[in-house]
This record gives sequence, structure tokens and C-alpha cells, in this order.
Amino acid sequence: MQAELVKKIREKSARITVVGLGRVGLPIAVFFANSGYHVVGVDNNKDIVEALSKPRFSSKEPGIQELARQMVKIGRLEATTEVAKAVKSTNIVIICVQTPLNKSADPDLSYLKKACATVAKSLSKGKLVILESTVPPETTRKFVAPILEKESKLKCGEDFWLVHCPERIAPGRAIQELTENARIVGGFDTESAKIAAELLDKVTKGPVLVTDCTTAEVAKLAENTFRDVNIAYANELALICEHIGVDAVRAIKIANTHPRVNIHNPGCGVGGPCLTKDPYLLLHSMGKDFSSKIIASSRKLNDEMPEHAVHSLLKILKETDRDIKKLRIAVLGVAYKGQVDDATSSPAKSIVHKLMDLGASVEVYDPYCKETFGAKKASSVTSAVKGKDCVLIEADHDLFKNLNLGELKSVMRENPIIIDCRRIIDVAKAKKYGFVYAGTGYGSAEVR
Ligand code: SAJ
Repeated sequence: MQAELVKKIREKSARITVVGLGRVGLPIAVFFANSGYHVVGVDNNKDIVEALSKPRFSSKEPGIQELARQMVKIGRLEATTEVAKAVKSTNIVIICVQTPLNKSADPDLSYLKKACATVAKSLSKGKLVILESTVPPETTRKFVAPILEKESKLKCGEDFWLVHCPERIAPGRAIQELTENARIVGGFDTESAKIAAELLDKVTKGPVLVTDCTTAEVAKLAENTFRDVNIAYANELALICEHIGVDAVRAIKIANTHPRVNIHNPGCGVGGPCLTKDPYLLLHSMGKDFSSKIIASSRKLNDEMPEHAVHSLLKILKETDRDIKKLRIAVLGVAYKGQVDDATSSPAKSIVHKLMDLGASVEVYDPYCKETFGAKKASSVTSAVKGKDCVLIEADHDLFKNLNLGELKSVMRENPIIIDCRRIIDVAKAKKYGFVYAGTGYGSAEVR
């Protein structure tokens, strides 16, 4: 049975079903189709299925649109809302559904539960199930496997195989990272791991690291938690440097020349669907009574950074005796980071809300994102900044990196202010043009 599936994987005659065509599932479906496998993408959102099936399918993720259209055209990629039908005629099922947090910051595994139960109903002997969704430790073994076994009446590791292969792709680089990144294969058992490693070896250039499913879950969460904690450290350094009067960005650059140091960038907070969630998934296994010393404090500090951005503006206003209620502010960027169209858990949300609550008039501009968080929306940088007192840069979109400060100054009101949350403005230039400047981690003490 195992040899038969491995043979199909090697010959690329194995058929793959991808359940969940979101931020992760869609690139994965397109990637496997482009790697030579027949793929059926399943989603219960009819609009997504219809859009993908159309010859003029569009996606902002680089490379996806062209590849998806091509794969659909040659019949190697199909989309449907019918899980049962897709799973019946498939050899491999890849589960990519969302695993969000609920209001009390606990994992909401209801989407995963439903997906597993539906897949299980059509599961038959000899299939491989791959869980890509990011999950709390022990979910594959104690949550997914029992649901699959119960509904299918089959035995995991004997009748069908199960692995956790956590996704590790950054938005904007999905296809490149699926092709090149190292992949983790966490097996429910050794045989499951071996089969899944055969599949990933066939499609990725990066190394395939084989381990057990619980280690794979922890490794995935450890990656994003490391990044969140590292950014929190950079943010705390920024607060310290602002107090002392030195430039944190310059200090970090120098510190990072040490061969074993890699401090991330300070900013106005951490957003996105992953770093804001995964540390909680990791902590979940410890229960409510566990008092985290590092991970929870890092989350808290990162969550407080939007407030710090607003505070930097209030400090300037106090020093120059100006009233926030009379202030017109342009917020550049609502996305959670540069070059993406996603505003999930973006620091922009609390920045815009706080500024409006304080009585300021706020207009936002983002070349990628439709979201406004209740503010007015401008159609270009120029129209956003025209007649404003302050420009606050929330996202490090490339478009904002080379702003023409002379032009900005000429269309803004008197004594204009720049709040550079992402440190993308040349401070000397800003001062030369007469802006009052504040940036995360920027200390204005002169170098002697
Ligand atoms: N940020 C900083 N300073 C930095 C880097 C990022 O403030 O030095 C902020 C960003 O502006 C953003 C947030 O952190 O608001 C998250 O951005 P990110 O680029 O760190 O992460 P994501 O959420 O886009 O993608 C992460 C990636 N994980 C790692 O790099 C370890 C990606 O590879 C994962 O696949 C993804 O999470 C995921 O899906 O888990």
C-alpha cells in the first residue's frame, strides 16, 4: 500500500486535494499543479472557487495569477466546493484551513475540526493527509488523528498516513519560498513521514527535515515567536534609545555587524495573521496558570507600539503648543507591513482609531489596501498630504521610501510634522526641509 503511493508520487500520477484556498492553500495548490501533479482545490466559499476556475483569474501574489490561469487551462488545476467528491478521487489531502484565536486569545480549531470531519467521511485506505495549518502543540496527534479515525473508521499510521508540514511562506514570496525554503515533515509515525518526505523532495529545492508531528508543530510556532520576541527587543531598544537620545536604528545596524547578532527592526507594532497569533498557540499548551516571562511580555510590548507612535506626535504637539483637535493627519499605509494588501491585525487600526478618538481629522492612503479603519481615504500620496499638518508613516511600502520631501512641504500646512514609524525617511533631509521629525527609536542628541 505504501509502495503504491510512493510510486505514484515519484511518477507524479498521485492526485492531490487542497482543502482551503486562502493565503496559504491557494499558492500551495498552484505550486503542486505547476510541479506536475493533478490538483483539486476545495473551498466552501463559492466566489473563490468560481474565480479560480475562470480564465481571467486574478491574484496580487506574484506569479500566482499567471500560473493558476495556465494550470486551469491545461486541466491540471480544478476548483470545487465539494470536499467529498474531491477526496474520494485523490491520493493526498492537504489541509490549509484557518486556525484563528477567539476573543479570549485561545485557539479556535472549529474550522479545522469541520475540515477534518468532512475529509474523514471520504477517506479510504492508502491516502496521505498533510496538515499545513499552523496549530497548537499536539493538535496533529490528539485532535486531527482522532477525528480522521473516528469518522473514517480507519486506523492512522496503518490504513492511512498523517503528517504535519507547517507552511513557512511569506506573503509576496509564496512561490519562491515554496520552491526554495527548507520544509518540515512531522510524521504521526515513521511511515507517514517517509511518504510525505518523498512528495516534498520531489517539489522543493530546499532540504526536507523529517521529525515527529509534535516537534514540527513546536518548530513552526518557535519560528514566528522568535521573530515576535526579537522585534519586541528591537522596540524596547528603540524606547531606551529615544530616552537616551541616540538613534536605535544606527545602534542596531552596528550591533548586527557582530557575527552572532541579528536584531530586527523597531516599528509601530507587529501585525498580520501569524506573529500576532502563533505565540499564543505556543503558550496554549501551558494552560492559563502559566506565567510567561518572555513571550507574553513581548506580545504586550509589540501591541503597545501603536500607542507609542501616537504618543510621539502628542509630545511634539505639547512642545510646540498645538492642539490635536485642530490637526489634520495623513496616515500613509494601513497594511500590516510593506508591499502587502493585508490589513489583518495591522497597527494602523489602533493608530487611526486613537488619532480620531483624540479629535484629529485623519485621511489614510495605501496603494494596496482598501481598508480605512473608519478614516477618509485618499487616492494618492499627494492628495493624502495636501493641506495636512502631519504625515504618519505606518507601512514601509516602497512607494513611501522615496517621498519628495520638498513637494510634500510645499502642499502641507505650516510647521509640518513627520512621524516616521518605520524609519524610512532621511532624517537630515526632513529637517533640512523644515519638518518637525520623530521616528521610532530616533534620539536627536547631536554627535560630538
Ligand atoms: N516587523 C517589524 N520589524 C521587523 C520585521 C517585521 O516590526 O524587523 C513587523 C511587520 O511590519 C509586520 C509584522 O512584524 O507588522 C509581521 O511581519 P513578518 O514579515 O515578520 O511576518 P509575516 O506575518 O508576514 O510572515 C511570517 C513569516 N515568519 C517568519 O519570518 C519567521 C513567514 O515566513 C511565515 O510563513 C508566516 O509568518 C506564517 O504564515 O506563519
